[in-house]
Amino acid sequence: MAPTNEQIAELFENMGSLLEMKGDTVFKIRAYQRAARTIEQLSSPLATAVENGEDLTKIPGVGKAISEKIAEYISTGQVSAYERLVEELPSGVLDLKEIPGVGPKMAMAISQQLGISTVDGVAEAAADGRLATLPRMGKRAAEGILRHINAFKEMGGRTPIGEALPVAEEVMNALREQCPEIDQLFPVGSLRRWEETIGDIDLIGTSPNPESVGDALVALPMVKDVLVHGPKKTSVVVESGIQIDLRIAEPEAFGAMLQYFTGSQQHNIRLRDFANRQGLSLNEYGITNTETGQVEEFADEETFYARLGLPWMPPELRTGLYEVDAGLEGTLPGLVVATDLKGDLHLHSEWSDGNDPIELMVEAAAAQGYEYMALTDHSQGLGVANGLTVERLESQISLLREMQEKYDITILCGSECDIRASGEMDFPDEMLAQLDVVVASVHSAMGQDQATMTARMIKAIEHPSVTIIGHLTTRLLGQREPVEFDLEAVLEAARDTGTALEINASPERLDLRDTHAYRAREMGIPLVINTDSHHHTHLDKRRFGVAVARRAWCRPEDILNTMSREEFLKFIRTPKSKRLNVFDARRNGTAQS
Ligand code: DGT
Ligand code: CA
Ligand code: CA
Ligand code: ZN
Repeated sequence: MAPTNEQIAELFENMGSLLEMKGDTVFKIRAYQRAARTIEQLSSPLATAVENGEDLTKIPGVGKAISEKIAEYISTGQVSAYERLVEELPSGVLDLKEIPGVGPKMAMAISQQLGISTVDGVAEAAADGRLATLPRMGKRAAEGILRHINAFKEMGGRTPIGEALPVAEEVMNALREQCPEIDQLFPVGSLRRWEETIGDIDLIGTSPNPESVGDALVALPMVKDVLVHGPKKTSVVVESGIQIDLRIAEPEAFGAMLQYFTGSQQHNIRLRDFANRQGLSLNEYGITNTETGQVEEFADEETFYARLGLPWMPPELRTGLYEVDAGLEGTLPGLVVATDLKGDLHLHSEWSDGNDPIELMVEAAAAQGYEYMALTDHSQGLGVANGLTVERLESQISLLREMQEKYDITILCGSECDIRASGEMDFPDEMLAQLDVVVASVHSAMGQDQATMTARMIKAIEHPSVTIIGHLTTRLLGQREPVEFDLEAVLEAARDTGTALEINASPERLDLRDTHAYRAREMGIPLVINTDSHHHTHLDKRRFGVAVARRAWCRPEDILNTMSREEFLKFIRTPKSKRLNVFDARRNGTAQS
């Protein structure tokens, strides 16, 4: 079979890493990485394009050399230049590079100097001190790597929601195509609650022909294993290794089943206790009167909750902690939704490590219906991300001012400015003062001890030009542990200075995470949902950030970028020390209306 775009992208990604291990030029390495990212996002298969004799060099980032390699891969199943590189380098070195905190060069050093070729071998060497002896490694970095390996293991086979949701959507679309008579079809379980990782995907639906839906599921091309295939429940494993449980319900009882399998288990337990006190018992088929044994069915969730004397509760809140009490008191929040967002304040272009020209990013933001956006390419300190120097940033600003004339959406000039290890900003103050929006983020020296890291973050928060702190903890789900810092002290500093905190919607980050965002909201800190897009299609990932905000009980007025253009411009034009007043005025005003 011809290689998929995903496989081609992976080959080029690896090619970039192998060249980096060999110490090739940054230019060449970046060319492969950029091609990989573009190819990943293409909407039609390259194999078809090659078959039709299309000119691949028309694809941005694909030059003559890369287009020849794509053609070679598609016609022969391999790329000889890649095979040669793999042969030249020690075995296992590509696996080592997958360990977070281990770049291609470090993977080479581990392999050559310690003779290690497996991830477990690295964990061992980190634990017994050998890893720390490598040049440019040291004790703290080695400890960090051990923690990253543990972070991966702790995921224990769970899938990040960013991977699970597209799989669920693909399967649901395929099922609807195969069985047009399907009526309702929804994800339930952790996916419907938007947990950050998913154990398995649960789907439930209704259909006049229930058995045909299970039959269609086991026959889908992406299914590689069938675990259960019965009249009520079908379980399969798809290619990516995720399990999918599908249940088909009776339409009259759909509400009860939807509620039961949405969980969480803790929410259901809390609800069951509550029901028991009313002489009722709950299961997936309905609500039973414990005295008479009579079962009531519910076609939708609203009537189910209403029967218990409760309002309907958004799945994101169903943790079993506070939502049932809040429901009883009538204090469940009206949660923010994606269409409340009026702007995205963290977007990259090809000027730094983004994939697309500025115009494409602006148009993508306008297409989301936004009133404003901030372009925030990286600062110079981030060499690998092609960060902007003062000169390049200045020319970008003039370009943006010119471009503005062509667009209705307000283009704000910004930067994702590195917070240096010392807590200093990576641009001079005069430069930062010229920008509309400064997102300040940690990208280096992530192994600092708690006191140092806390002081570093607070120093950035206190900077008069820093608008937002980006991805506060720098964690990568299942790949990199969060940095160590004093959360409460940092949140207090943010509140005291009127500095906003980002909910980074990129599904590998989700940072702030839900519990941190919950605390930040309680403290009245302005929260911003940003996508940190490096490609124009990434703006759609806002839904993952909105889910974090909803799990944090955020209403629209808790989120800074639900402000209209006028309100937001007023916010950023107010000196930081008074900004919280602007935010609060709107927050309290909206709450009363
Ligand atoms: P996961 O799959 O680990 O990400 O988490 P869930 O919540 O999707 O859990 P899963 O797939 O085992 O079950 C889906 C839902 O079904 C769960 O959230 C609540 C409900 N459920 C399953 N088993 C039980 C049970 O033994 N007791 C109760 N009360 N609810 C259950
Ligand atoms: Ca599940
Ligand atoms: Ca399940
Ligand atoms: Zn960043």
